[in-house]
Amino acid sequence: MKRIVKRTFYALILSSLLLITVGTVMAAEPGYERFSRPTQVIPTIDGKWTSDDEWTDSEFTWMGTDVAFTSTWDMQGSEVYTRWIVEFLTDTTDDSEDFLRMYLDGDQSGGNQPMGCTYEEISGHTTHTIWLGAGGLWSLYVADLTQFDWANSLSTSPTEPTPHWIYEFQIIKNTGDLQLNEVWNFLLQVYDASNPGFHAWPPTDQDIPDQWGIENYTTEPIPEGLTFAVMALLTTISMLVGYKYLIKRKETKTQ
Ligand SMILES: [Ca+2]
Ligand SMILES: [Ca+2]
Repeated sequence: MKRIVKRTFYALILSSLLLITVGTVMAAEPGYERFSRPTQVIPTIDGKWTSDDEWTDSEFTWMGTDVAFTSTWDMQGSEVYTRWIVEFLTDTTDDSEDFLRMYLDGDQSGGNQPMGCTYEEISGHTTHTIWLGAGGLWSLYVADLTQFDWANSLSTSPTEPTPHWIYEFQIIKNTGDLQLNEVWNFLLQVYDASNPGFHAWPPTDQDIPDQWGIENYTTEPIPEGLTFAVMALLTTISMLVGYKYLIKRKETKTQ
C-alpha cells in the first residue's frame, strides 16, 4: 500500500511538471482550470464504462465526493473531438427533472452575460437540447444537434458498485455551427431531483461567462498508474489523513 501511495505521489508531481499550458489566460473563475489529455482508448458513447480501459487516460476532477468527471481529446481525420464522462455517484433515481448542463464559451470571450455562448442540456435522461445565449437571454436552438453525441444510463462503475447515473458525451469541436477553440471555457452542472442535489464546476453563475472554468489540454499521455481507482484511493487517503489530523488536534486541545 505504501509503495502505491509513494508511486502515485511521484506520478502526480511528474504529471504537474509535464503539463503544457498552451492558452493565454483569459477571463475565468480563478482556480478553475483543468487539462484534457490525449485519448488512448476511444470510448463507446453508451453511458457506462464499456470496458475496463475506458476513461483511464485522463485525470478526474471532483465536485466534492458526489460527482467526478474527466475529458480527453483527439483528432480523427480533420475532426477534433473532446470526449467526456460525468459520474453522478449519488444520483441513483430516474427523475424527469434531473439534468446535466454543459455551458460552452468556445472562444473564451467571457463577459458578464451569455453573449455568443451555448449550453447543451440533457434533461430527464431522455432529451437533448441546445440553448444559445444572446445578451441576457437563452433561446432554444433547433439546428445542428449532430455535433453533440451523448448517452446516459444507471450503471455501476469501478468506484461505485451501486448503479448511478453516468453520462458520456463527445463534441466535434471544429465543424458545424458551434465551434470550440483549442482552449475554451465551460461550466458543468448536474442536478438530482430526488436527493435533491445540485453540483456545478465552477460553483458560479451560469449567466456570467467570466465566472466559468478553463478547459485546457496537454499533449502528454497520462502517467502510468494514475487511474480513476488510484485517484479515488488518494481522495480517501487524504480524507483519512485529514480526519486523523483533526482527531489529533482535538486530543491535543483537550489534554
Ligand atoms: Ca462507454
Ligand atoms: Ca435522480
